[in-house]
Amino acid sequence: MEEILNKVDNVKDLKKLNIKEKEKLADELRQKILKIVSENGGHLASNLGVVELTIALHSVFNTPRDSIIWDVGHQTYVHKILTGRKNQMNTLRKLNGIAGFPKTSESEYDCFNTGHSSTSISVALGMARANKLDDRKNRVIAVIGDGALTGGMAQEALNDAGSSNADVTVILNDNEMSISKNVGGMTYFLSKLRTKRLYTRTNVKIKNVILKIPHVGKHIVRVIQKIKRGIKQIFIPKMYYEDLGFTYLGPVDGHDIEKLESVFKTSRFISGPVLIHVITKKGKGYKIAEENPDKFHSTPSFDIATGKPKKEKKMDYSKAFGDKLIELAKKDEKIVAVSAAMIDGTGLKEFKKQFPNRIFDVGIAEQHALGMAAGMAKKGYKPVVSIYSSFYQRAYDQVIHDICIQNLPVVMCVDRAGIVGNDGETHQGLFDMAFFALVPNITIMAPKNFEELGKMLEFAVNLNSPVVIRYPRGGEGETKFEECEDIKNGRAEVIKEGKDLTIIAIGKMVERAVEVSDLLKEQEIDCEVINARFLKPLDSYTIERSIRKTKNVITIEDGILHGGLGTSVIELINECKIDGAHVKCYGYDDVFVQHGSVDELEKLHGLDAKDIALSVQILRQMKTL
Ligand SMILES: Cc1ncc(C[n+]2csc(CCOP(=O)(O)OP(=O)(O)O)c2C)c(N)n1
Repeated sequence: MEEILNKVDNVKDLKKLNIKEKEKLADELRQKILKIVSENGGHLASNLGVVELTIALHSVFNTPRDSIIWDVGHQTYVHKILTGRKNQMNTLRKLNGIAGFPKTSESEYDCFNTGHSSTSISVALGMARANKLDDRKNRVIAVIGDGALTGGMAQEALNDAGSSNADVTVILNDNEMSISKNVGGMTYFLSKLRTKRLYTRTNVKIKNVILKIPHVGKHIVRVIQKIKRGIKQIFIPKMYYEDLGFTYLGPVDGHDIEKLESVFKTSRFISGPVLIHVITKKGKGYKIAEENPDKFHSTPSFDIATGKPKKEKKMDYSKAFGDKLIELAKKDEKIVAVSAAMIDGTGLKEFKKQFPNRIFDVGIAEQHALGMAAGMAKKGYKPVVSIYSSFYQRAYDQVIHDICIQNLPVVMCVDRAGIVGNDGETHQGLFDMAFFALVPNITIMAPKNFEELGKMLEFAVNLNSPVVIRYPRGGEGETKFEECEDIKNGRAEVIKEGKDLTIIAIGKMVERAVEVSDLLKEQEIDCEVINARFLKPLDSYTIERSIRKTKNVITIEDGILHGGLGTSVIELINECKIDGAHVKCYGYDDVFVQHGSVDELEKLHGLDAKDIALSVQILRQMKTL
């Protein structure tokens, strides 16, 4: 029964409800989210945790004129339901459906796109400064989790915002969890703050005094701030946020709509930067998620009664990586693992169990992860860092400045490389090959299956210089090739010989190349299939030989075309002066790829085997291949 939700299509309807109705609405929203995520998959626990917070925000603030920036943006399902998208939520994360993250193209209430962690305070501060310059009185609110707050960008923004006079409100959604239990010194500090209940009560009392005063002018607020600072000095001798320059309100129970609304109302009268500390429970209202918030942070579709995934989880690349690393670490005590808040997602959970002293979870801090790994490498260790492709984007300078210029032996494993699917454009791993390939001193590999990943990892930890190994999400492209030759530096693998067309592919696309070759065989086009294995150094010997023979080459890669495999092959053809060679490159052409299933997206971009084969036939008829 969605008795209240049926009456609420937008924030106007929400604002008409009384507290009792809003509490009932919160229950109904939880049921709705549970149902949608159990069917479509998505970020469950974080959304269940912010139901009351979202209701209170839209009740008090004048959205969309007041702007809410959701950090990471994975917790915006309630926000989407309350801002006019209730009836499309069944399309959540599906191709052309509602995105799993805020999208300005979707609604004016999504005032900024997010997806990567720790950006919200910077953006909010920028908007607040622009408001001030334009003399607009609207509030700008950044909602950031305690996990995202550990990110360097958030800390840089706090430092700047605190010393500014901008009307920016930071809502710290503190559930003591990142994806897993939050880590680092900041978490100890927050846990100390959480215990200052007395201070909260005093705050609420102060607020009550304010609200009873008929005309709340700035001068009164200033007096109140002074009183509050006085109280702070009595009860909390040193308060980090206040010292930074924020007015700190809280901690407040994030599941009590009435309390949240009253703190938010108070905050509107305070000029300058405000930080409201809200305590929530991840997974709130669905017992299985409350007890396993990490499992239900992001989940595939599941059965609500048992919490079990609808599809049995198969072996995947992350696990293949984790298993092999354990095997290697047993033989080599210099191997250590580094993760940026993603131990589980990157397959390192078992490694952590077996080698608790040789794994370092640095929090959501990719730049720091690579800088720290560089330091360990300098002191003789062999750090193996595993980060998702799109999150490496954060740490490009560390790759160049801290690792590659000094030629340090850091192994950079790039998980979720290529199309990841439903999380959409911020999460697609399309850029890693192109940006790593530009950097001197680096070796770049991508395996065609789990076994090859293992061999590449073994090769990498013994190379004694910077190495990248990229592999896709799940088990996609995991081929049934029976044999896997050992890795030789810079050597490709010829999978099948042929005379009409060379197909060069890398990583999961090697399987695609074989499928294309099989389809073209039916058209009597005899293909030579090469598994590049190395993007850098590219095997110029094998590739040149093949192209001189066939005079025609196509490349297939799971990444952006500019700067990737295709570009490298074209450069090679130029350098080797292979006259008359025809080339066609298949990959993602200068585009951000939206959300949808991997298969759908590949088809959309002309990358499934049938489309490639058809395209080759057409090009051959046109005599351009
Ligand atoms: C730069 C970056 N690194 C890693 C991630 C993956 N990630 C998504 S949500 C999340 C945890 C966020 O924790 P918190 O901010 O506390 O939000 P909660 O889910 O607990 O509400 C992580 C690590 C990301 N989105 N961006």
